[in-house]
Amino acid sequence: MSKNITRRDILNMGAAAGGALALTGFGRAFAQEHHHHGMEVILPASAPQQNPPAAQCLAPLVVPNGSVLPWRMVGGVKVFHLVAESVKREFAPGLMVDCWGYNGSTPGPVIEGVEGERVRIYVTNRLPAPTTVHWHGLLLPNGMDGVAGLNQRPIQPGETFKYEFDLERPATYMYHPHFDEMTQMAMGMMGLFVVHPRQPEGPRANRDFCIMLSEWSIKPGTSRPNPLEMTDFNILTMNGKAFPGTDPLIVKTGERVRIRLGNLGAMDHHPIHLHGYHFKVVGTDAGRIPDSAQWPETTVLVPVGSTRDIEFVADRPGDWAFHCHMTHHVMNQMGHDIPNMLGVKPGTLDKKIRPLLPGYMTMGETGMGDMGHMAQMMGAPKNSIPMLGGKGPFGGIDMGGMFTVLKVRDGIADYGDPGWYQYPASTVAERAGADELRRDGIKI
Ligand SMILES: [Cu+2]
Repeated sequence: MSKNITRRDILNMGAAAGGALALTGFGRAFAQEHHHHGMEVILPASAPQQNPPAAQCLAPLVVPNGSVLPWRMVGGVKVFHLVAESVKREFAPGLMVDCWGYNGSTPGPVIEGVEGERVRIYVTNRLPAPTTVHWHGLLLPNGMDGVAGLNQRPIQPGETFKYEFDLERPATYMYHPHFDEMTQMAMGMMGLFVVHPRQPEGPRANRDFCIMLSEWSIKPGTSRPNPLEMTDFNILTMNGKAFPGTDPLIVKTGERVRIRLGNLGAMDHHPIHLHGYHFKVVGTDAGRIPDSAQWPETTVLVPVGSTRDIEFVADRPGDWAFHCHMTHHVMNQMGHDIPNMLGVKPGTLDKKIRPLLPGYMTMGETGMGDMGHMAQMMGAPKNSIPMLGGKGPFGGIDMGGMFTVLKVRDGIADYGDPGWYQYPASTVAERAGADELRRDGIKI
């Protein structure tokens, strides 16, 4: 095997040489990623140590607040082990949730493969209920499609099933149960499944992020999602975290960024908006969109049961918001069954109501900003994050939920959180001076 092996060489070996794939740079990149997560990786002791030339190498998938599922090569087949099980997850500081997921996480780890590979995926059911796994969007034999009753019998608690198929075409796919779908997905059972192309299909991405969107109904003070909810979802997550629990996306200025978004929430489509950039929508769960058909956007709608890949060159440093544009999807555990107090002059109202509703306090006369802070002060129920927002360099960030920050920085050496953006002098909006107002004829 050539010392200067390229990614194309590796990919051209195809599935037949799959065993060798694990020994090459590409396999090694996976292995290193997986090592970070403390998972078991089987690599022969004689594995070559060099990485392929950087320009040829696939960027490793970056899963904020998550991980990639480890694998091993057995006789040319890439073998995975998914474990469906109960999961405790902190969605944001102050909110621990009793979920169901895979391998200790919700969403489950990202499954990653290459077009042409054969995969064998063992699924162990450690849930108290039967389950299956449907490989959403993948082209595969009918009997591998995972719909309970239709394509297979359910995997009973304690059983381990085996799925095996070829990764025919590249795309950002998903996986989720197809048994008691309403309950199991509402409890968090879902994950992304990325199949890379053998030949590059577009410009190489330097940063390749994976984000699963989801929505939950979790009454303040409780820890178990309510699968019966149809409309009033009060926790919205990216990779199972609600802001300020979401990790930022760190990018070096000038890098090409891909963000893969999947949505397996119950009822809502999410228009995900990126500040500061014009991106292109380059892919769905049926593959790459031809260059001629890609369209420029600042907001991409990710419908339930779909994935969308977006790409852009991160040429503008800063801390750029990246969030769902449904304004109720960037609120944490906000109650909606309250009267509209906007414009109300409360007077002695609070005093009069307190005998009936102890602790009552008129809120919202001028809106909802900073209310998260108030809710915390007033003593929110245990294990709840009512209207919790984040702390920014200029004060409170009054959003939560499906919100994170794209941090683009010049010349960073690693992808650790660089802290808040240091704004160049005179580039931050601030109070206008009297002389400026006079100069420009602004009368107040
Ligand atoms: Cu949304």
